[in-house]
Amino acid sequence: MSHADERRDGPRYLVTDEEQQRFRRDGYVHLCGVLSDDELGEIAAVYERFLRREIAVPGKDLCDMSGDYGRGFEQYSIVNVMLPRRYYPAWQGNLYEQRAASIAEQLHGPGMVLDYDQLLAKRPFKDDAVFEWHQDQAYWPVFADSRTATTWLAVDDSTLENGCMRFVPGSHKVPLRPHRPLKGDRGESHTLLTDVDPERDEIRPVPIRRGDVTVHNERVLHGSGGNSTAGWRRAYVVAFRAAETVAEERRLGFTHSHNDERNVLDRVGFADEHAR
Ligand SMILES: O=C(O)CCC(=O)C(=O)O
Repeated sequence: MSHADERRDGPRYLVTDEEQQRFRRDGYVHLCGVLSDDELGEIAAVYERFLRREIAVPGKDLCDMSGDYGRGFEQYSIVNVMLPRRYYPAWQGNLYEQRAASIAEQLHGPGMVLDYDQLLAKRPFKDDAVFEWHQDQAYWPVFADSRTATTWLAVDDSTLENGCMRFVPGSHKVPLRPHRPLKGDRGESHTLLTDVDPERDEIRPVPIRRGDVTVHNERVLHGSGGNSTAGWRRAYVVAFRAAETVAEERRLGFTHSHNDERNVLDRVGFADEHAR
């Protein structure tokens, strides 16, 4: 039995003390073998149905995170499906969600609940499938308890060439950086970005195998590069936050859907709220 097999235990995945420390120190951690190849197969089959557009995703919840809302689907460089579990309810409670929930609990303690899920698939040969540098908190309203564990599952091997995640370790410990919209207006594109300076910031790419996960918090700087390979780079994200924080978001009408009134009204994101 391999090391990863021993750490998967039905709906749970064991996070070691050392990995918990790394998450606190760096703002992210890489966990090996959260899903086996067989377990991933079932998830990948549904994922493909989203990419073939057999599962309907309304409005702006299907968009390109590297472009504007005006692009046609076939031209998307990063296909973004927001809230797949809303549009495919059979996914609710799937094995990945269960293991991710157990990871969030080990990293942050009890009382973490699923806030949102998301698919991020980079098309082959798309050098512009760049996910701009950002801190997730800049996208979200601010509440007293900001604890977050965003689990990012590699559905394909995620490599330097196809646009693996990259982080600035420790960047969650200093004030949030100012963010600006990629396009002039959040009505044109959802994407926000901030500046990273390779002279000052340590940029750490994190290539991971299919079935591995990275987990990041709400403040660590991260992004990813383009996809120069012949294959897709598919990722499946499930994010957990404190129950009261998620309840506060919902009271504001904020569900992470790009179709939310609140998302449309906040033309420059929530970055201005952080500056106050
Ligand atoms: O998939 C990517 O390249 C970026 C994902 C990301 O920024 C996130 O999940 O917060």
